[in-house]
Amino acid sequence: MADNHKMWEELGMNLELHDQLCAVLPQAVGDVFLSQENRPEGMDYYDMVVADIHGIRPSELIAHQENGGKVFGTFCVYVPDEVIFAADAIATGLCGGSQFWVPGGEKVLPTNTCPLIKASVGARLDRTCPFFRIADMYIGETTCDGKKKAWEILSEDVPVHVMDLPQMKRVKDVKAWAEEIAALKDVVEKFTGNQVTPEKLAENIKLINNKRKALARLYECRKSETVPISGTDALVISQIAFYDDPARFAQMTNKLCDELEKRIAEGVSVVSAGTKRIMLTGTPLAIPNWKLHNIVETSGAVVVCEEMCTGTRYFERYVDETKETLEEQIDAIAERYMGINCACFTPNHARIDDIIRLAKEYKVDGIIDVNLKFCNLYDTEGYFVERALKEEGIPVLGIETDYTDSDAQQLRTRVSAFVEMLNN
Ligand code: BJ8
Repeated sequence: MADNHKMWEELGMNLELHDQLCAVLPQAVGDVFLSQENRPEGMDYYDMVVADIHGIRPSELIAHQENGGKVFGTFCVYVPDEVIFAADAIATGLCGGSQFWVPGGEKVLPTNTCPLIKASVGARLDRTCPFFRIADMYIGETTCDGKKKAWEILSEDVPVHVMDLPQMKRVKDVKAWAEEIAALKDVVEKFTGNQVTPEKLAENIKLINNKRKALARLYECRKSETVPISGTDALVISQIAFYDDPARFAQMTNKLCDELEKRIAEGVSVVSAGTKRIMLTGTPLAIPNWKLHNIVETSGAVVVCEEMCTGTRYFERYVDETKETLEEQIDAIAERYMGINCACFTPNHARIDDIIRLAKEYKVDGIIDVNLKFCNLYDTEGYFVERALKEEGIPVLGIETDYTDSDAQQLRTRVSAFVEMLNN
């Protein structure tokens, strides 16, 4: 692996603190990923990306900037990457998924803020993540209260544009979101100096759809009775999708899917027949949050689906590729994105319908409803989720957790008991 210290220094990072993070990563990757048996060969690519997570992609982003390009950091799956790429810029996901960054966030945020927000703010203010240093502008959104206030804090340190996401899904709300996307286009054009033409937008709608299609193909493989890939491996692929080069990501994921489809045809499974199939639903699992997947899959079950933003909410449904004018294209983008079902919307019945549909499609035996501590939205919506699942006769376990390891043992006990109950 290349020595990236010079690059990190030039990014103004806190090298001493960052070295502490780098020191623990190899062990975590080894424990969580490399210890798994019978992994697909195609995981080599993602292993390499994770092993040099703060080296490979950051240096590509810097090379893009040296060629005059801009980089935009995003925090939510409602922000349309298509528009950013259409201005010859790069969008990269910035959500923080490590406890390492949380204390930095707690210096400026109330402790009872969700760890995803605290980690994201901490990664920027403590200068311990190259992606947060590289992004020229952050694109925030008005999803939850914690994020809204976090943008104000971050905007004192870095340019931030906030998209006003409606919280209902009436016709006028979809229209309002289309207007916000058009406003984003203007901001991105001004910031990059590049025009978003209908041709450019059409090209990039396809680019991002192709990434979605590759992920959909991966998830299709996970529906099989033969389980060709662990949930932990599938999760890291979803997480990498947020910041990898979209075309290369689609290519590598399609290559992996060739192997997975072959495995299915030959009956090669990563688990023994009868292993209970679990779906996770709830708040996103930002990289490197692999805690729950690891616990589930070392407790005798396998994760086959995530109804999460690091899961089906990210890739299901495509933007209509047939539109020709900018206005029509933006409407089509708004239509697709407003089909995502985040708990920040009211009402959000479609998410409950999705969970039940996915439970059937992925033939799950049980569901774990995961809530990141202090996420009031998903916690409250858990009432409807768990009630609907009970009505459907699908076993459900509700869990609240954060990024620390302090509850790992307790979670393991609860998950093991849940799996045992499914086995009986
Ligand atoms: S579309 S889930 S990525 S907002 S930050 S809401 S966990 S308290 S991340 Fe999200 Fe977009 Fe919705 Fe998905 Fe709760 Fe934390 Fe808020 Fe969070």
